[in-house]
Amino acid sequence: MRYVKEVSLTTILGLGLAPAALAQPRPLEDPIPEAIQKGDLVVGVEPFVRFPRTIESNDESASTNPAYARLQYLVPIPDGSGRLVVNDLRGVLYITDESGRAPTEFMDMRTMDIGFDDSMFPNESGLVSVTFHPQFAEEGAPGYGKLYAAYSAGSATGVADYLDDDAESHESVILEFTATDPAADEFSGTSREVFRIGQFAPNHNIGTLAFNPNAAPGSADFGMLYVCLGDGGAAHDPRDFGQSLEVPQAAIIRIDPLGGEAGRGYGIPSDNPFVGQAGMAPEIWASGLRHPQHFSWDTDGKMFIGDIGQNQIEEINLGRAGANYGWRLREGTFSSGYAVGRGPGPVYPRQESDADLVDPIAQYDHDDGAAVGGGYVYRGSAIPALQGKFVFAEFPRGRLLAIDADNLDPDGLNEITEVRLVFDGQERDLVDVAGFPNTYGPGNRVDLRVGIDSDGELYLVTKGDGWVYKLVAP
Ligand SMILES: [Ca+2]
Ligand SMILES: [Ca+2]
Ligand SMILES: [Ca+2]
Ligand SMILES: [Ca+2]
Repeated sequence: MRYVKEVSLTTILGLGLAPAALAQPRPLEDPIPEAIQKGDLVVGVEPFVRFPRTIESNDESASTNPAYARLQYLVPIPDGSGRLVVNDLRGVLYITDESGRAPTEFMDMRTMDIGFDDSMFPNESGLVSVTFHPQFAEEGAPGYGKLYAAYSAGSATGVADYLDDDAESHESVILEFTATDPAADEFSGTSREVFRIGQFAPNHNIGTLAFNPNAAPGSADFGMLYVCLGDGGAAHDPRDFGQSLEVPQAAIIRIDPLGGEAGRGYGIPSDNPFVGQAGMAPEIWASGLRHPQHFSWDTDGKMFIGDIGQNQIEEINLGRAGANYGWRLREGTFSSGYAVGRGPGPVYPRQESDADLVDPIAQYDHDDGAAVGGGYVYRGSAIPALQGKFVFAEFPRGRLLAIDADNLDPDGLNEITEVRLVFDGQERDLVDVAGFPNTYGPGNRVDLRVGIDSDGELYLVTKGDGWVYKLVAP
């Protein structure tokens, strides 16, 4: 390993320093020397559907214009219809289907009286995500016609369940919609606020909403809503939410959206890991996450969580109830400056004092990218070579990465390879196809996310050109 300052042991001994000085940890200049390589996984990429261009609500800032549409999630409606929805963070939820029919508007949050506000730069706000209750199409069931959306609202537009007095930027809200006709392609019906939390900073907010698709009806996990919440934002977790269980930030929470209790729009599942423990938010299912914007489940029940890192390390974690994934004491398998009394900056060799923290199952450093998006374990049928691979995004650069979920080491670090993408017979990098000028720095970015349909086929969702692409056999 190379260090920021090349100080040899001999030099230190030669200076006659006390033994305590030898114990001072030294920062790692290149925590992971090995770069991610393109492997032998090859997929074809075909344009699937294109969404309309939308404009930034705070359009005075020309620097925020480059994104064509801020597409982020593509998820199936669980009713056997083959319909798919795609959100544009700027406020529109679109509907299309697995045959690639022209997208139309399912709903437009900008026109609703819900306090919708997506004006906070840097663009992590707006209509952030959506999911459908597993009973969406089951007439007479409690979840019939219900879908859930997360969005950002002005802080004065409601009273938050948490951090109402620490909401200088905005509040993250989960809204429940009940469709009058779940088969309709344009929503009409009612809405109800489920959950709201204050956000002191514009970034690291709410992300994926999802029901475990493997939970059988009648089981304890059926109909429980999993939601990820970042550490609140700014940088370096200034509120120390990562290692606090008092408020459900820097966490994946698990709530019962149909079990509302007095004064709360939701219920607390009795089997949540911190229920009944003093000073702990009972919504928390797992903690110590910095910005776990995307998570998903394999068909065997394993949950894969992408956790976006700070200065150094991007992580994939396996979901476990009650786990603490280490932020801000750790980035990846390394100690952060906070664990060694140094504050923000480089990472350090692992200290021995934090053995209870849960390590990622895969990681890469910022030589290979800047932010991990989530993905899915491929269980479709169109691309046999991809079977059993957890396919995920390094999203700013638009690299599609994979680890072997069928031969996973749950207690170690698994190798990441880059998937080769073939467009119209030619291998190309996605940034050369769908890149757009980077708002945050030099060069182009892609803002790649991975979508899924009800057959388990995967899609590339990008912000630069309004296209969603489908992965196909090469
Ligand atoms: Ca490196
Ligand atoms: Ca408020
Ligand atoms: Ca925030
Ligand atoms: Ca971690």
